[in-house]
Amino acid sequence: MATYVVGDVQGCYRSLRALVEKIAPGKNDCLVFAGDVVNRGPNSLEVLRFLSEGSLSVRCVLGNHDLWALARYYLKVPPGKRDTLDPLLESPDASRLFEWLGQWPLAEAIGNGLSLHGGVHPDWTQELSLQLSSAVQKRLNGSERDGFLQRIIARNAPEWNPTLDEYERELAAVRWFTRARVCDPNGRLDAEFSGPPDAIPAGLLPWYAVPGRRTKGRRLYFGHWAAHGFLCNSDVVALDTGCVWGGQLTAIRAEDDHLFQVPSAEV
Ligand SMILES: [Mn+2]
Repeated sequence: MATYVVGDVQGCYRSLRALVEKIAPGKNDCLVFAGDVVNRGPNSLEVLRFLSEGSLSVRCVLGNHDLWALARYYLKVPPGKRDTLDPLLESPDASRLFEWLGQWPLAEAIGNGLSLHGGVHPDWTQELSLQLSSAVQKRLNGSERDGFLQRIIARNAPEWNPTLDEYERELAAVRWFTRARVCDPNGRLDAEFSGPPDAIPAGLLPWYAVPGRRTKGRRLYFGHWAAHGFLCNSDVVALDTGCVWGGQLTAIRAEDDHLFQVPSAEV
């Protein structure tokens, strides 16, 4: 039974099909998607239909674009710049597809570590990360879903602080899990920078490089940072290789680090 962790698909259905063909997963194998399965690319509808139809064993973690898609569907908010979600939102099976998407957590255990979309705060342990993910998952599947999504898209989450009340802690956690790329050494997130590691402004560093990060020793798989490029070491695996921007779609087999990549079939 193998586990394949897959980078940001972003509606690139043709690339996804090519990657799955290359992997040729057996029936006991599992594909774990590191978030942003939808938006920007042309075929979010086909991606969600394919992942949810049951022919593959699939787990996902939510990325910022997945949360944005949920907000667009449930809150009826207008499209953002470069949104490509309309065919999905208008499809006859939208309700089933968004129910499927909305059930996913923000972090999934992979081996001794985690898969997530953005990053984790340096003070979080593996256990706390999974607890926060599960609390958000409950919130998104409960009676407070719409208000919570509203707060997520308002982008006014507080800085992480363990003394926040539960609701604000969860919002701070969503921001880290889905938007983190760089932060300062004290774990204050800068959600604006999206360039390559060699262009990180002075005083900031990749979230995974903060000294004393409490998940050190656990292997963390993440997406979201296309300009970062592929990275695989004992500590972290960066999987967003910019398929939607004409790069590649990437997966790694967690058991032996075997790499699977296809060039973007979308451009
Ligand atoms: Mn993202």
